[in-house]
This record gives sequence, C-alpha cells and structure tokens, in this order.
Amino acid sequence: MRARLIPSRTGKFGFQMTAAIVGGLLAGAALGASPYVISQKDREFRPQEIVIKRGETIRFINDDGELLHHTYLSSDTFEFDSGDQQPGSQFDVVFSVAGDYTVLCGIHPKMKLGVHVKK
Ligand SMILES: [Cu+2]
Repeated sequence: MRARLIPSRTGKFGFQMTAAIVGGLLAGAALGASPYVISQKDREFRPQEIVIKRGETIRFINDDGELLHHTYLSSDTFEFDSGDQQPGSQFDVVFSVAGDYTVLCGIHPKMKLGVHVKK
C-alpha cells in the first residue's frame, strides 16, 4: 500500500506522501506553534534537535548560500523526500505520525536532524 521512496535528485519540488500520512493531516491541522522553522546553514540543520506534536509542521529553509540540500526521512512509519532544495527555497513537512526520527540530507551525509513527534 505504501510507495517506497528513494531519495532522488531529479525532482525539484516534488514529494510524495503515503495515504496514512494524508489521513493524519486532519488531526493536528488547527493546532498552534507550527510551522517550526529548521534552517539549513553551513551544512547543518539548525537546530539539530526538535520536539513537536503529531500533526505539526516543520518548515525547512535552505539558507546556505549557493548550496543545494536534499532533505529526506526514511523509516517504517513515516517518510518524505524534499527533492533538491534550491538556495533560498523552503519545504514544509507535516509530521502526522508520532515517533523519533532522524532527518538526513541526501547531499551532505553529516547533516542530521532529530525530530521527536509526540502523540
Ligand atoms: Cu545538505
């Protein structure tokens, strides 16, 4: 039922969500502080750790001069893929499934962001 996503450098803005994720969107749509902003700067996610609630949104902003980034997450319960992120671009992800995740960059292997999604 779920499509398996492989980090790809071809899609500029495209990303896909599973049916399960779409279903979860409804739950947290009206809640507070999101989107939380994560900056990508000097080949790091800033901050490198964040705690949010299920249904909240993280906005990834490529604030790193001329560099491309490519944010993705692959896990059993939740995944996304930003495609290539042009300098100055932003990309929103709704974390609709609780869990502890590590978000990575397909271009810079040392970039890591811990996302803790509470119920
Ligand atoms: Cu990167």
